[in-house]
Amino acid sequence: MSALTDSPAWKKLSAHKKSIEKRHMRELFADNAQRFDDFSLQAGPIFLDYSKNLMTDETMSLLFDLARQEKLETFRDAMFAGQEINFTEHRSVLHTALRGQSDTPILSQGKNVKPDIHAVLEKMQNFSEQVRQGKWLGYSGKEITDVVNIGIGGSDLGPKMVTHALKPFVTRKINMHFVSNLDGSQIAETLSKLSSETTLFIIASKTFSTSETMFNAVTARGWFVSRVKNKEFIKQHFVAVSTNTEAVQNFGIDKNNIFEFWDWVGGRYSLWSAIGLSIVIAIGMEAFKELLKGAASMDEHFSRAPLEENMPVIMALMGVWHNNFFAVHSHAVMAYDHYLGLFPGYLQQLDMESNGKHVNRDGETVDYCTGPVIWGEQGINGQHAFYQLLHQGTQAIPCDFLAALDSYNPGCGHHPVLMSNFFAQTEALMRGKTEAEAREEMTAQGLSEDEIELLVPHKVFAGNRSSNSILFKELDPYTLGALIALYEHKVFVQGNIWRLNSFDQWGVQLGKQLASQIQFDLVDNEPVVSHDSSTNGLINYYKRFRNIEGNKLLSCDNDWSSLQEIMEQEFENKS
Ligand code: G6Q
Repeated sequence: MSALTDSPAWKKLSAHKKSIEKRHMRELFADNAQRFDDFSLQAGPIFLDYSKNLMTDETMSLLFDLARQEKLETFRDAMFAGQEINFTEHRSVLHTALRGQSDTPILSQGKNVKPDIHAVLEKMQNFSEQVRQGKWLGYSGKEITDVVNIGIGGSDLGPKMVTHALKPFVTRKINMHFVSNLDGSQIAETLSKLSSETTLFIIASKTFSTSETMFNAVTARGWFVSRVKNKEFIKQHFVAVSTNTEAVQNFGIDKNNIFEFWDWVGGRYSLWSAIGLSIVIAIGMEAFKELLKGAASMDEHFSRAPLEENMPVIMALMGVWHNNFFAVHSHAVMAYDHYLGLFPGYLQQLDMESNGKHVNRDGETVDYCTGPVIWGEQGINGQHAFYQLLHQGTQAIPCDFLAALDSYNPGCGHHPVLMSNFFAQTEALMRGKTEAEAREEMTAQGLSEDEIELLVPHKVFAGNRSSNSILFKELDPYTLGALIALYEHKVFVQGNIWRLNSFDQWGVQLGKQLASQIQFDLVDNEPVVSHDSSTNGLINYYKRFRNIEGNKLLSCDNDWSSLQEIMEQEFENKS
């Protein structure tokens, strides 16, 4: 037993689970007419109803005891204060400082981070205004019409999700593109639509060494230089967002075109930093500041509200309850909002990269489940695809349902019908349908006794399936900022309960390491024998049947400058 599972708060919850698992939420609602009022709250623009979770007052009180036992408030305050809580990388975790509205100094390694934040924001504002107003001109004097953000992971998912979510606020004068995939098809498809005269590339990479991003950056540069035949013009068409200013300049980007950020901004928490440059170009600085303010309002709520009235804390504890005491290790996020289409994918990284870990802060292997599998979709599409499993499958997967009260495109009655589905699904998951109800329904439909006997087991819904409903007036920048920060803090709280460092990501290294070795195996067509038989077999199958011509660049071994020259030559030959 670990110290956590052996702790008083954990043991009390385990005992309590045995009594509550026999209850049905139908009864809990019947017993307490105030259940909705008791278990719902507003935090800034976000409303949360968590009453449709299998829990009682006692459950909540035991969960808050667990949070206190795990010194949640102390860890939270340490994060906001800039302490090096990401201790495996010796870094502060200060994405909250990027959106903080006060000028009170916040120190990371003894240095106040605020002046640098303001300076970069100002630089982003000046640059984005020039681009948006058509004053930043391409080499031939034309306005920028297309912006391509080249980045991956945290340098892609956040800006892409936000730009999509805030589409109604995005300038129609500039087309935004996001390229992350190392499959050359994505950049090829993107470039095929663009003109070198009017395209601006943002190379977004904290380290400026991520191979996916560098390959795509080099490809873009090769494409550009082969067309314009003058490397001087790179200045007007390439900017970079990075902490590694030296590597950016070696790549050939002008030092004035570098937007800096810092080690204390984690990749998956970086959309609030200069990594958000593509967002600022899309929606303008005023709207970006609203996004920051919305997030700051949730930071304020998280840092000040008592745990019992603290939305991220409550959502996190509900997740812990299902994951650790009901052994459901999956969590679904269903957006009833077209513009939140990329939100579940964004949350996958935020949550699974932060809390998908099997050792605690003391380096001990844990004996409890940590981060669940996060997945999701547009809810209305899911209803016609996988909701069968949510309603009648063998796992009771908890879900978050998200919707706006008002749509930017209400259509001809689309929105109320969409919302009727939103409300119906959580009701159906909670209530289910009893055998008696199913029989009664089929009798009323005039079905024969035999037909009823055949169908009744298939028509029963156990119900008692937990969900959170999250509502907001409309998906504007302020609201989106608050919503993202809500989930960031939820992830923080869960990581704290599970005694994890939620801010490193060593688990992504091994695959990267092996891939960089395997690159050498792929340079020629000699069979390899150095791996296990499966990996050898797959590599050798690839080498035997591939077209070697298309793979020759691998021999460059990440030497970006020679790769750039080869790329330029490649494009030259093709054109
Ligand atoms: C996020 C991770 C990871 C990172 C990418 C891109 O928290 O650190 O997703 O954002 O690997 O890294 P670069 O920005 O350094 O290219």
